[in-house]
Amino acid sequence: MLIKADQSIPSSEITPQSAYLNRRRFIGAAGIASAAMLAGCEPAVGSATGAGKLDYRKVDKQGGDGFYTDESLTPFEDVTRYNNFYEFGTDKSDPARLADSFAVAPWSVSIEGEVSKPGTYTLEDILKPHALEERIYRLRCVEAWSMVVPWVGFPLADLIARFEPNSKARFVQFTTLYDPKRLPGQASPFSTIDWPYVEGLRMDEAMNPLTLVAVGLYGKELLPQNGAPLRLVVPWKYGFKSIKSIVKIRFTERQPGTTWEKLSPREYGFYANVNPAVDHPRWSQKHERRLPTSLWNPSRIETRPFNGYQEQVAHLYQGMDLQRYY
Ligand SMILES: Nc1nc2c(c(=O)[nH]1)N[C@H]1C(S)=C(S)[C@@H](COP(=O)(O)O)O[C@H]1N2
Ligand SMILES: [Mo]
Repeated sequence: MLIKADQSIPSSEITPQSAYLNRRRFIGAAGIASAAMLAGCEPAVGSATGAGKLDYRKVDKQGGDGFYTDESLTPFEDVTRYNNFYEFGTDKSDPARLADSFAVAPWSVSIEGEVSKPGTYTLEDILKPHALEERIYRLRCVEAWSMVVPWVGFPLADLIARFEPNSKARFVQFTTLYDPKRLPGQASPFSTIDWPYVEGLRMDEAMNPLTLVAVGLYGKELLPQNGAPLRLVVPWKYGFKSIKSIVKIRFTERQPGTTWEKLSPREYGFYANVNPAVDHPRWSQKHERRLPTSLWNPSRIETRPFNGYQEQVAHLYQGMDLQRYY
C-alpha cells in the first residue's frame, strides 16, 4: 500500500519507501520476558517467542454466523511471511525477518476516554476472563490480495463491555505500540507515517460479533509479524483496519483519525469496507489474488461486497452512500 508522498509526482516515478529503509537489525528485549518467567509469572499468552499453544474452542462449521468458511486455508508459511506491518518495514518480507526477536512480554493496554472503568490493564488482566475460540475468516488487503486465516481470539464486544462505555462513546480508537528502538520502521527518517499507527471503528462496528480480538492463528500464539500479543481482525473491512500490537483503546464521541486516511484520504477512507464497486484511485478492487499464488496459478477471484460478510454487516450501513463513505 505504498502511497505517493507528493501527489504531483506520477506513481511510476516513486521509489518504494522500502528502498530507503534503514534495515538495522533489532536486538529484542527478550531478557525481560525470561526474567518474568523465572519469577514464576509466565503469562498464559504473551511469551517472548509467540509460538505457545493455545486452548480454544473449535469453530462451529454449521453456525451460519460468518465465523467459518470452507475455502482453502492460506498456509501458515504464507500467513506468517507475507505481511504488512510497516513498523518493521514496508517489504512484505520485512516483518518476518525483523520481528522474530520482538518481545511482547510484559505488555499492557490502556483504556481511555468515555468509559467508567478507564485504566492501564496488564495483558493478563485483558485476557483472563475470555474463553478463546477459533474463527476462519477471509482477510482482504486494500492492495487486492487476500488470505484465509484460522484465527484464535474472542469478540471485541466482550472486552468493550467490561470497561462500561458511557452514552457519549460513539467511536473507538486503537493505537499500536510506539517504540522506535524495537520497531525499526518507526525510526526511519523516510517514513511518511505519523507514528504510532492508529485505527478506529464506529461503536456498532466494534460491537458486531464478527469483530475479533485475535491472540493467535493456526492454534498458536500470534507471531510478532502478525501483531502479537493482540490485534484486531475486522473481516469485512480492508486489512489496514485490523490493527496490530495494540497498547491503547480509547472511546470517543467524535470519529477518530486513522493512519491511512490521514496519509491519503482520497485513497483510504475511515470505513474501508471491502467493496468491488469502489475502485482505489490507482487500481481496481473488482478482483483479488488469493494467497498462495504462483506464476502458474495466479489465483484470481472476484472480490465480494463486504468481503462476503454482507449478511452479517450490511445493515450497519443502511442508507449510507458507500461511494462517498468508502
Ligand atoms: N500497526 C499496524 N497494524 C497493521 C498494519 C501496519 O502496518 N501496522 N498493516 C495492516 C495491513 S495493510 C494489513 S493487510 C494487515 C495484514 O495482517 P497480516 O500481516 O497478519 O496478514 O495488518 C494491518 N495492521
Ligand atoms: Mo493491507
